[in-house]
Amino acid sequence: MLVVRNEEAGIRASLPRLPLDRFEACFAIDGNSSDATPQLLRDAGIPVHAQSQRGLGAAMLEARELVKTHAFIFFHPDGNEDAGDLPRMVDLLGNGSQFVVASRMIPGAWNEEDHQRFRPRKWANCGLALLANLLFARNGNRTTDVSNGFRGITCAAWDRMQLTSQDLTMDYQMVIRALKCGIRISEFPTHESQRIGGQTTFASLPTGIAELKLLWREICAGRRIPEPVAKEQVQLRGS
Ligand SMILES: Nc1nc2c(ncn2[C@@H]2O[C@H](COP(=O)(O)OP(=O)(O)OP(=O)(O)O)[C@@H](O)[C@H]2O)c(=O)[nH]1
Ligand SMILES: [Mg+2]
Repeated sequence: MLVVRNEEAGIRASLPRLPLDRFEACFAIDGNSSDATPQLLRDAGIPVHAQSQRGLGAAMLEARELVKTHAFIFFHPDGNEDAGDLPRMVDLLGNGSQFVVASRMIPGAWNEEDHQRFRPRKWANCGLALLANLLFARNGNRTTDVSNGFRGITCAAWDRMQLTSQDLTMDYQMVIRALKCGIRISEFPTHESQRIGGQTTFASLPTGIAELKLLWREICAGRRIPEPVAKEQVQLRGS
């Protein structure tokens, strides 16, 4: 699925590179764009759903409800992500991986700050990954890139995580919940490019503060996520 808000320039550049033949379905979840984003997508034959609640996490939660396949991938056509990685992600999910993250932080990867000496976003990301691993990781499960939204997941793993974040912290909540639930995080190195046109939605300082608040909420919520109660059990208890 394509997650978009005012990404006209990025969409023009990215659409021709999408290997749509590798997917059973493709749709976009749009965050109330005021530019030609929805029209460009519709013209390319991609259905566009307008999200009803505000926020990136809300968009992802709403989008999940529209998925009818066993797994799905979040792709953001703003130029940051390499569409050439999509077949690899499809193959990993098809071969049994539950949660696949394209990591910008492991050998062979490239982060948009790697050409500069001062890398605040990268260092913050590494710090948040370290904290998540120290607090929640077990049995060798690890995260190295907590904020790259370029990831794929099975519906079963998504539902097991019982995600709630409505805002930009959703990506961090996903990896924390994967660590808590023991859902294996499969990573491969990716090359992040600079965004094409448009503007970033997430300024660094407010993002960092929101991520720390999310981390605190996840600490308070405990190290385990209770198994969801099956619908039949709920009916039995209620009857
Ligand atoms: N549907 C929806 N998409 C959103 C929303 N906010 C951001 N997006 C999209 O989510 C993706 C990530 O947002 P970006 O602003 O690129 O964040 P970023 O990648 O950390 O920042 P850059 O490095 O500047 O690209 C982009 O494709 C945005 O268009 C939202 O509220 N709803
Ligand atoms: Mg981006």
